[in-house]
Amino acid sequence: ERLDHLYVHESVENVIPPEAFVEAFDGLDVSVDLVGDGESFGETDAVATYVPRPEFLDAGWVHCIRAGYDEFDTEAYEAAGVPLTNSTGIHDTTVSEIAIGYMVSLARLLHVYRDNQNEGNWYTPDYERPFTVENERLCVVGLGTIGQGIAKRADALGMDVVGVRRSDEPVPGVSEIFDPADLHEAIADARFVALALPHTPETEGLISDEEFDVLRDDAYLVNVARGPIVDEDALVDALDQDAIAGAGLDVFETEPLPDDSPLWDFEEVIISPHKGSATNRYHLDIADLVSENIDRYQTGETLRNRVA
Ligand code: NDP
Ligand code: 7N6
Repeated sequence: ERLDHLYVHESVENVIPPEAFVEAFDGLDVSVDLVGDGESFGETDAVATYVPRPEFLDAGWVHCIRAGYDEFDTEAYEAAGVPLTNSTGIHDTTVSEIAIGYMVSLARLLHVYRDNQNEGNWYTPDYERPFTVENERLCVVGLGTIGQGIAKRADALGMDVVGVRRSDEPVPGVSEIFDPADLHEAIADARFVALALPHTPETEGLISDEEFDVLRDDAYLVNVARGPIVDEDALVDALDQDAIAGAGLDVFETEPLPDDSPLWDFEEVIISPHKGSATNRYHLDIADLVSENIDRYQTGETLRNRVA
C-alpha cells in the first residue's frame, strides 16, 4: 500500500514552527496537512508527531519527531502492525554543542560571570576555581548519535574521553569503552560525566545516591538525555553536600522544571529548558529524515530508525 497523505500533528509546535515544517515537504509526492486531535487515519496515511495519540494506531506509519520515544507504547504499535520510527541520527551536532557548552562554562565560569554581569559586578573568582577542560577526563554514558558527537568534540578539545555502552564497538575519540555493569569504574575518575542514553526501564534512576558517592567531589554531571535517568532528589542532595561540584542540565524529571525545584538555586548548576536540539534548522533536519522514509515506504524499503 502506498502513502498518499502525510499528516503533521499540531504537537510538533512544541519544538518547531508547524507551518515551516509543512513547507519543508514541498515537492513530495504525497499531500501534507496539519491536523489536531480527533482526526481518524487509515493505512495510506502517515503521521509525524511529537506526542502519541491512540488514533495514530490506525495509520500506515507513524513518525515521532523526537529521538527519545519513551512516551510511545511500542508494544501497541507492534500489536497493531503499524511501523513507528523516531528521529535519532540528527542530533549529533545540536545536542553535543550544548553538552560541550556546559562543560566549557562549568570549567571557565561563563555562567558565574553572567550572573555577576546581571548585577553589574566585576567579579574575580578564587584563583583555584577555573580550569581548562583540556586533559580532563570525560565519561560519556551512551555512545550513539549524541554520545559520539560529544566524544568527537571533547576529543578535539584535548579531553581524555572514555565511555559506556552495551556494545563494545570502538568509537572515534573514545580511549576506553566500559560495559554498563562497570559504570562505577567508568565514572570514578571522571571530571565530567555526560549522559546521552535513552530513558528505558533499565536506565531509569541510573545515576543515584551510590553513583554520586562514587563520583569525585569535583565532578560535574551533564544530562542532555532524559530527566528520569538521574534521581533528582539524589542530585540535589549531592549538590547540597558538595559531593559533586555542579551540573549542566537540559532535561528534568518534571518539565517544565517546577518553580519550587531546588535545582534553580545552585550557582554551579546550568539549566537549559530542554533546548538541546533547538536551532533554526531543526525542522529541516526532521523533514529530511521523514522525506527519506516516505521514499522508502513508497518503494517498499526498510524504514530508517524503525523502533517498533
Ligand atoms: P542513539 O540511539 O543514537 O544512542 C543511544 C545510545 O545509548 C546507543 O548507542 C546505545 O548503545 C546506548 N545505550 C542504550 N542503553 C544503554 C545502557 N543501558 N547503558 C549505556 N548505554 C546505553 O540515540 P541518540 O544519541 O540520538 O539520543 C539519545 C537520547 O538522548 C534519546 O533517547 C533522547 O532521550 C535524548 N535526546 C535528548 C535531546 C534533547 O533535546 N536534550 C534531543 C535528542 C535526544 P548500545 O546499544 O551499544 O548500548
Ligand atoms: C526537542 C526535544 C528528542 O528526544 O527530546 C528531544 O529528540 C526533542 C527540543
